[in-house]
Amino acid sequence: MITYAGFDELIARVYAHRQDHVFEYWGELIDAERRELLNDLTGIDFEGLQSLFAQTRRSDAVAGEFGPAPFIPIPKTDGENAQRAQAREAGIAHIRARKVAAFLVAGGQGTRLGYDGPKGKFPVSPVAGKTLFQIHAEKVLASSRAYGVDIPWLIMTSIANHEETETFLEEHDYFGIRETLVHVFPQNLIPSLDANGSLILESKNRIFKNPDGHGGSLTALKTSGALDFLAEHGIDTLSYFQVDNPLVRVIDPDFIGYHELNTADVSSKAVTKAGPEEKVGVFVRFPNGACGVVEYSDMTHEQQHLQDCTGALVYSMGNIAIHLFSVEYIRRLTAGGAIELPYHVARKKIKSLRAGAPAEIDGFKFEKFVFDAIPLAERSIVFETGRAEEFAPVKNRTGVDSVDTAREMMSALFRSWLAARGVPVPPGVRAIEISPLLALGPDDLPADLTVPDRPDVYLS
Ligand code: UD2
Repeated sequence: MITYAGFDELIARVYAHRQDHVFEYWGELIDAERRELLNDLTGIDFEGLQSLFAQTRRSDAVAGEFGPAPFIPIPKTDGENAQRAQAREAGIAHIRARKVAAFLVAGGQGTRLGYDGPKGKFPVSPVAGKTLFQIHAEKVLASSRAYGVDIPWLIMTSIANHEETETFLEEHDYFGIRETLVHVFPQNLIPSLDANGSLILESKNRIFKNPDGHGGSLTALKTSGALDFLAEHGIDTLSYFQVDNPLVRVIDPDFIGYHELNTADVSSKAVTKAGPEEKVGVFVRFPNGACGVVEYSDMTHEQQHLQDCTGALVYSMGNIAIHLFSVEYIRRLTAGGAIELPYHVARKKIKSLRAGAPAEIDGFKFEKFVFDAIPLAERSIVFETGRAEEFAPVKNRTGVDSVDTAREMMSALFRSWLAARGVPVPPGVRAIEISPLLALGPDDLPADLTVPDRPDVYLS
C-alpha cells in the first residue's frame, strides 16, 4: 500500500474499494503530481461508484407505463385569454417584487458546431452577429429595465469552459449588467468508469471525470454557494434556460404567473413536436400521477409514432428545456434527503492510458438530467408556447437545428413583430434583427419605427 502524510484514510478507502490501480504510476510521479492525484481522489464517493456501475447493466428505456401529460395550451378562447391576462399580472407583480432570477446552463462546448470553446461565444444573430451570451445578457438587462428591477443572472459553466466564459463576460462588461448581479459558477464533475467498473486514469496522475449533466446544475447551485447568493437577493424563483436557444424569453411574465398561481415546484415550457422523430424529450404522465419528461432516445419507435384517432401524435408536447424552479424546491432536492436526481448512463470511448501508453477504451459516463426533477416535485405544470416565438436550438452548423435555421427563425420572428405593429418592411430587406434592448416583443416597438430598404437591417 502506498503512503502519503495526511491522506492515509483516503488511500485506505481506495484500496478497500479495489481501485488501487490508480496508483500504478505512483513511483514515477513527483510530489506535486502525487498531490494532484490524491486531490482528484478526494471527494469521490466510492460506495456511490458501485451503484453507478450496477446501473450500467440496467436499461434507461422506460416501460410504456405512461400517458401524455396535461398542459396549459396556447390561449384561443376568451376564457383562456382572460386566464392568461390574469397570469401575466401575477407574473409581472412577482418580477417587480424582485423574486425572479435568470439561470443559464452553459456547461457544454460547441463541439457539434465545430467550435472549440464555450457555445455561448458563438455568433448567431442574423445581422449584428451577436453571440448567444450577448443575446441572453441583453434580454436579462432589457427585462430589468422593463420591470424597473435588477434581475440577477446566474450562469453555470463547466471546468472546461469556466475561465474562458468568465473572461469573455468580463471583457464585454457583462453586456451592461452590473457585475454584482452576475454569478458564474462551474458545475461538478463525476468520475467515468471503464467496462469493469474501475476508475480511469486520463494521465499518470489524473482521474478521468466528466461534467455531471445539466441536472447537476441543481447540486452545483448549492455547492457553489449560488443558493446563498439567491437568498441574499431574496430570490424565490429561477428561470432556467439553455445556452443554445437564442429565441428563449428569459423572463416571461405569463409563464411566471402560471407558475406562481399554481404554486408549482417546477414549471416547464413545451412546443408541439415538429414530427415524431424530432430530437426532444416529451412530457408524459406516469401512473402515480406525476408528470415528467421521457427523452427521445428512451422511447420506442412505436411510442414516438403513436397517433390518436385524429391522426395527431399522442406524445406531442416536446421539451424545450425552459423551466421555472422554486428555490425552495431546489433546497429540498439538494438537502441530501430521500429525493435525488438519478444518473443516466452513456457508453463512450474514453482517452486513457494502457501500460503507460495513450489508448482509447470503452467506458461509461454518467449524467443527471434536470427534467428528472419534475416527477419528484409535489406540483408541476407544463405550459405550451409557440415554436416560432421561442425555440430555435443551435445544435449543428448547418441543416436541422443549426445556426442557419436559428438565423432564419430570428429574422422571421422579428418580421412578424413588425407586421403585428403595422410597420412596413421594404421589399429589398432580406434579414432583420431587433435588439432585445429595443424590444422584447412587438408591444415594445416604437410607434414611429421605419425600416430602411437594404438587405440586412439591424434595429437597435
Ligand atoms: C436537450 C434535451 C432534449 C431537448 C433539447 C432542446 C437532454 C438530455 N435532452 O437535448 O430533451 O430538450 O435539449 O434543445 O437534456 N449542459 C450543461 N452541462 C452538462 C450537459 C449539458 O450545462 O453537463 C447544457 C449545455 O450547455 C446546453 C444544455 O445543457 O445548454 C443542453 O445540452 P445538450 O445540447 O447536450 O442537450 P441535447 O441537445 O441533447
